[in-house]
Amino acid sequence: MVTAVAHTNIALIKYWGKRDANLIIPYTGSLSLTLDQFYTETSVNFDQNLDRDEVSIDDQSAANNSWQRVHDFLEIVREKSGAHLNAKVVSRNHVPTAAGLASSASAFAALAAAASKAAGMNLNNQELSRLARRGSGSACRSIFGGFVEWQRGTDDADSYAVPIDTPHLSDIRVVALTIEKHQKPISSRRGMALSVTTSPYYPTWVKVVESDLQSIKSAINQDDFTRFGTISELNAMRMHALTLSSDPDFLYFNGSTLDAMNEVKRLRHSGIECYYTIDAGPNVKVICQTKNVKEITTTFSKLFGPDKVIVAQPGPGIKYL
Ligand code: 2P0
Repeated sequence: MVTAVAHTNIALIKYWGKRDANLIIPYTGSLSLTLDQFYTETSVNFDQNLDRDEVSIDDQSAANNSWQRVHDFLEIVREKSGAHLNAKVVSRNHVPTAAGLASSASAFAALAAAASKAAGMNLNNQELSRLARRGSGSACRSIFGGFVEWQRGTDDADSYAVPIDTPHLSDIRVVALTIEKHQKPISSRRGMALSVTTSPYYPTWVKVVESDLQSIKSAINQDDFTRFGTISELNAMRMHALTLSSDPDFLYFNGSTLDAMNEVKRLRHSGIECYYTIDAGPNVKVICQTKNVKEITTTFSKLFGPDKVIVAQPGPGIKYL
């Protein structure tokens, strides 16, 4: 049995759209920060006594759709490794509150690491990143710690994440506001497919992400937090504009999301420098530096309750236990 731990990541330049849905090759690159607070621990054991794959998630037998997704991924591992046994998979998400922050990124990164090793493969991190990508695009970034760039590539061989090895912006913090824990009405998988096929702005998104990526990388290189935060916030809003411009249109924000966005702007104008980013759901992540964490957490604790505010910092890459 092999156990692996992977941390989730927050995208600052977002992945939104697949060029190849089967291999999960994106239209654009993306850039993320791996977070210390949220992670998945997964054990895999290939066992000749099993009649089918057994999957447990957070101590419960996986629902049909989750089982299918894990099974499909194990099929890839079996094909690559030549192992043909069924597997027992035990996965636990570690999230401070039941906050809907557990993500497919940490789940498939941990599964890729544990399953490939349990099947006798000895993959390096680049190969692991490619494998994790087959389970969920954002998972390819969770193989690495800190800032990570997913280089979009053009096929299975060259679409993988690479770590951005830098001492800069190390005092960055992400204040996660868990506004709602309910399942999102439109999965990101469906949402991005809708945006690719129906938003008239999609071709512009592909162009603008290229320049956003260049800008944020130069901001990181220059240790320029203001530019870093500004580009992150802009890029997130550009992604959400793709949901509003799809047919049918959809929106991941709710009223509390807007309240939190306004509060971030108010704080910023009052001299507490912070920026927001939002993924395919209503929760808001506030990007700041250590010096402003206290003020920001106090403000949002008053607004949403202290149990809804979690402070994360850069987290590590994949680990085996
Ligand atoms: C990201 N998201 O870059 C973007 C921003 C959500 C918003 O990657 O279909 O679960 O499994 O490849 O990775 C969420 O999408 O999608 C995501 P699939 P995934 O983090």
